[in-house]
Amino acid sequence: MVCTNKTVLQWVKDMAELTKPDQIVWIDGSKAEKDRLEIEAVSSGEMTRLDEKKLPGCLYHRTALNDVARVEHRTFICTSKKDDAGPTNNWMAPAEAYAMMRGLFDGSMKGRTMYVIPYLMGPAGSPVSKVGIELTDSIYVVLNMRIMTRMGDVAMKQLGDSPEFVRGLHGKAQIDEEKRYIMHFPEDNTIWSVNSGYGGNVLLGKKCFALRIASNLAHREGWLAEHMLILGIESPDGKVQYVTGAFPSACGKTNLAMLIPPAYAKGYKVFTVGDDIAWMRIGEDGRLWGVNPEAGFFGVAPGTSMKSNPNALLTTKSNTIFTNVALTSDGDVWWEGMGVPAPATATDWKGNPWTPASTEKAANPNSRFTAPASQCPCISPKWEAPEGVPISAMLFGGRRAKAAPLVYQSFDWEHGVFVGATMASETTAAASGAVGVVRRDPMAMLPFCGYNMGDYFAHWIAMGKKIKNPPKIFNVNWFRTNEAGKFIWPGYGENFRVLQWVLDRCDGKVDAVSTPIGYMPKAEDIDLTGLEGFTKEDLEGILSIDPAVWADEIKGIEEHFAKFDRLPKEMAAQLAALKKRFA
Ligand code: OXD
Ligand code: MN
Repeated sequence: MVCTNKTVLQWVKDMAELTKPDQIVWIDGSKAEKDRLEIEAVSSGEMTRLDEKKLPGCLYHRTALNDVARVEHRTFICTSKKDDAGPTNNWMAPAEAYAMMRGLFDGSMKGRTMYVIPYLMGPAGSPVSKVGIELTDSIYVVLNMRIMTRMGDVAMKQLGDSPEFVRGLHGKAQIDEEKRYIMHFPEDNTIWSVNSGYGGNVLLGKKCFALRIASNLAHREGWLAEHMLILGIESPDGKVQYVTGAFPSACGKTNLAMLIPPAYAKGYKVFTVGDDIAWMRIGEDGRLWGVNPEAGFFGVAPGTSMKSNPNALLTTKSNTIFTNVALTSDGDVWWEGMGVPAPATATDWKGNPWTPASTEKAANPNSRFTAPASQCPCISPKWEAPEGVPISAMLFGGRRAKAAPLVYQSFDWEHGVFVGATMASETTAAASGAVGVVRRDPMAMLPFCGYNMGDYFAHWIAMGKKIKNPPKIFNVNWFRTNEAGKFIWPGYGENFRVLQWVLDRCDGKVDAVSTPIGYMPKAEDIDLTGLEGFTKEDLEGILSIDPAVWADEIKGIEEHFAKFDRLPKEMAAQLAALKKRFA
């Protein structure tokens, strides 16, 4: 396709004048183009073709050792007013940020190719979809964007002559950790990312656009852009209900989105609509409708097995890009927790020889697969529906060893916003920094909310007033531990038992106990049929709330709220009410 959009042409010209690539390649999204790029990526050594029999159409890639996760401390929201970025974001004035970034980008593509990637976030032809264009000097980015988005002519067609697109510029530069910056300019719908090759920092359609920029658009336009999976549950009578879940990175969103119901739940099916991001709007029927803006899964590999998540593993059996996992001598991949014996010898994620006797991990804990959603065995027939799917329930949750019980329901929407706003979780390897530290991660959006989080809470409250039939809001915690530090709840497919209670609550089919933190199930209302080695007493244990632990929790929430100068009064009132209920 020849681009005739004048705004696009001018912008590409400006960016090329800055970065000075040897050539510019316009991406059309065709199969022929994919084949050509793959040959080039393999011949340059940037990517490795995996065994065509075992993993047809699959490629392997290693990022630099210093570049294996999102860098939150180097991610900025650049708004004219510092307050608009808020207390949870790094901020830089736009003029200063552009000047610094221009310095880093200047001539950075000399000797390289600049690829122009038009892409769509959201299903083709959907009124809620949005167009982005990413300029990048990384062929790996192009091949990943081909999986994660609807890329090429389809996006240019949707854009037409419009100047409304998100402008993304990515350059590998020298992959210099000290000069790595992920800059967002929400006032210009612009993202500039430099000195990284790690997916979360460079696949600009995902976290940068679909969450940080989109949360700004959603705030302005009256919708929600959230770090949420969407799944559908079909009951034996054929009725399908949809649930979203917001959990921090690497807390099992992909696993929950693809779960297989336990044997007792005959006739139930779970379908995946999305595993990471939900864009939600109020439908004409007064319900909230959600779409998955992505077209693929950028999932954490370690721990993914035929036991933990067969649907994810099966999705990756062809046309998938593996990053920073271990490579076997016969062109296969391996990672810790894959559920198959370790290979006798392999090359680890650092490119070093590895054997099962090695003390180092073979795969980086944040190693990833990039796989087409269309290949997922349980992909929802509605996953590309232009109008999305109607949401009955929303789950919030994190990794909490003690405080949060297995599940509870908020008293109402506003209390649900409070539950989401006070969510906390132990940190994981998805972002650089210490792992296992408890941090407040409101709605799992701490690293992704592209504006003042106080305003974000207010937006949620305002949305609740506009949704006639709002989803019910729940909190779940699969991660309570015993004295030995072991998880008590079996998790994975067994989480279906909790989803069933959630839907029963939505349908008004089951009673609950009113507690200081919300409505909780009676132990007999969570079906434990066939769950060997797990007793009703175990369940009662993880449904308990310890007032001493919650006294600390309330202190934690007070400290958390104290950081917000734009905290909505409703949130302060919710905290006061929680304290009163415990008193
Ligand atoms: C992700 C993340 O990659 O949240 O989805 O880090
Ligand atoms: Mn995520």
